[in-house]
Amino acid sequence: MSDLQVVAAALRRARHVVVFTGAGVSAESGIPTFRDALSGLWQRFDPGDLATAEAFRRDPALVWGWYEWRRAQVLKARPNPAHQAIAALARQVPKLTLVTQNVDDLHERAGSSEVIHLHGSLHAPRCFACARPFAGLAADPQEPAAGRRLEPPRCPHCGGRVRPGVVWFGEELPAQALQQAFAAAGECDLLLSVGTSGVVYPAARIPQLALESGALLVHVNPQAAAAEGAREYWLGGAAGLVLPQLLA
Ligand code: BV8
Ligand code: ZN
Repeated sequence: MSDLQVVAAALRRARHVVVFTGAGVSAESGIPTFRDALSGLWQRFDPGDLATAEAFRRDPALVWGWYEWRRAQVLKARPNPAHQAIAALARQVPKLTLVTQNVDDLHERAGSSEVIHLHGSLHAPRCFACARPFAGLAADPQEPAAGRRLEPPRCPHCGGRVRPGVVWFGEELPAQALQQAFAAAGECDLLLSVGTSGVVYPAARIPQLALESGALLVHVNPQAAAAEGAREYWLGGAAGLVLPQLLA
């Protein structure tokens, strides 16, 4: 049997599946990843200038413009066969927990519900000063150029600047989301890790936790993953090609 067949059979037997996704799951929708050698965002931009609270304090318009550029890309994008296969899998297994590091809403638009967003969302900005949610985002942002500054809106309650609703480096992840993800990883029988480089902590602990708790760990990624253990598999290829084959 091929590894694909072994994993497909294990999926059919599984009672609780965790799907853990990263930027690679949205790559085929045209959303750039962070660390890919040619097209990754961190090849062109420095996370220290854009994805920290200090960066926002220093130059709020630079940071806000960059996130509005990314939000405009997501609004134009559509879910791809990988997002759709994950939503379909949830209808086939007794229990599925979907945990994502992505800040887009493509899983939801493919029909997945109760998505656990570990790193927040581009679509849920809040006040940098008082933390109240901000409801006034333009539904149709004119797509600013990648490096264009854009003044963030002001909070209607306190006048503070509105910030993107994502988790920046050095910030704590939403406690409930992280706790739910760890709990699911600790009790699942199979974890599919899709399109993530697995280098950002604490999220990167999730697949390891599943493996340590006795689950099968399956990486879906065109880049080879270190899959050495007897319960660890690597299915090489684009998520939009591999995941539909797992369900067939
Ligand atoms: C915290 C939101 C503490 C914003 C993001 C030194 C050592 C260890 C840890 C640290 C350290 N220094 C600092 C840290 C901690 C730090 C960290 O882990 N840094 C790493 C990078 C060294 N972590 C933090 O700061 C976290 N917070 O620790 O808080 C704390 C405690 C108490 C009180 C206060 C604080 C917060 C981390 C959150 C950062 N936010 N995003 C935004 O989007 O702008 S991170 C960023 O990376 C992304 O958003 C994404 O969510 C995350 C993970 O990346 P991936 O999704 O994996 O994407 P990547 O590009 O890397 O990989 C894509 C993969 O897809 C590749 O493998 C590729 O081959 C594959 N692929 C490509 N195409 C396809 C595909 N796969 C399938 N199909 C395809 N078609
Ligand atoms: Zn406010």
